[in-house]
Amino acid sequence: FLKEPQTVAIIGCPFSAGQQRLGVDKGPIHLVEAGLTDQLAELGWRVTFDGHHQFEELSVTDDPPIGKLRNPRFVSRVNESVAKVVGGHAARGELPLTLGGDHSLAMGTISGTLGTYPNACVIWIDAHTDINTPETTDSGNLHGMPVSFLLGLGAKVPEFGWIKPLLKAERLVYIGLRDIDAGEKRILRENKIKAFSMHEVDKYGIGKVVEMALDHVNPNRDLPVHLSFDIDALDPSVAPSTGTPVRGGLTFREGHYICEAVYETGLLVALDLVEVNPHLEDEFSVNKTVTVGCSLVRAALGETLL
Ligand code: 5AB
Ligand code: MN
Ligand code: MN
Ligand code: MN
Repeated sequence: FLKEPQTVAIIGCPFSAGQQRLGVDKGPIHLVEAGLTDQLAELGWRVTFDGHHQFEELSVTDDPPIGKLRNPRFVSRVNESVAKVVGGHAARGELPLTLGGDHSLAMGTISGTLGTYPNACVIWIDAHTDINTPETTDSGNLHGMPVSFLLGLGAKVPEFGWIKPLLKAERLVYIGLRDIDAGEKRILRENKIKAFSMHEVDKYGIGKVVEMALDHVNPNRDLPVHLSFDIDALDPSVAPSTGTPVRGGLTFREGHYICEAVYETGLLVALDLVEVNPHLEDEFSVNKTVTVGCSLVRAALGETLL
């Protein structure tokens, strides 16, 4: 791509059907009400925000499970629409910032990015790998499966036929993992997917881990980067209001360091911030989580660098 985006397009996605806890659909509203739009403008970005996308018209009255998959048609239709929105902004040379909503939205956001930048790599920051297939999932929650759909793994579900398996296993890397299902571990091994768990963060330090992650997916530092940040990658003491918290996570600084280092590459073309659930825990926890969410986005868009 020729030049870095100067415009950030905020795509609010109040969507929760990829999991079962109420409230994660209120994440984007809280992030925007906390002042994210103005904060990004202050960093020098041109910010466009055309309101939170409403998905009611895409809702399905009769959406029984397909195998174990919950709300499959609704999740699919919303993500097909998100892919078009994200892809459209990317094609106009803007940087789509998708605010979730649950992480099933990455089916749409990453499809949108790869439609415009076929050689983009994905840096996935999460406590979880979200790589269950329709066969391996226990929960049936699609927020635990977007990566397998993007890679084209597992049983083909016709309802998700619009998703092209555009993501290559070698263009994907994880940081922050600490809660991986047995079936997911097998998939990581079989597909030789690079993953840095909290064990590696402890062992090498976050600076080295980010460098190794970039060396893997982006060895010449010339490929566009899609950063998908699940707030539950952070330790629950830092980001308590999220649906699937796991202790032993990234510190405030480690989370920010990742965002800063990705910004520093000059290669960021799309950003997701997902799984902020303002209905969970007390008011103090909600404020803390929303505040750190805004702060991570600002770091990924250049705030902390001199
Ligand atoms: B999240 C689990 N692996 O499949 C599953 O928050 C958790 O987007 C998925 O990372 C967590 O349900 C999804 C047990
Ligand atoms: Mn838009
Ligand atoms: Mn996730
Ligand atoms: Mn997660």
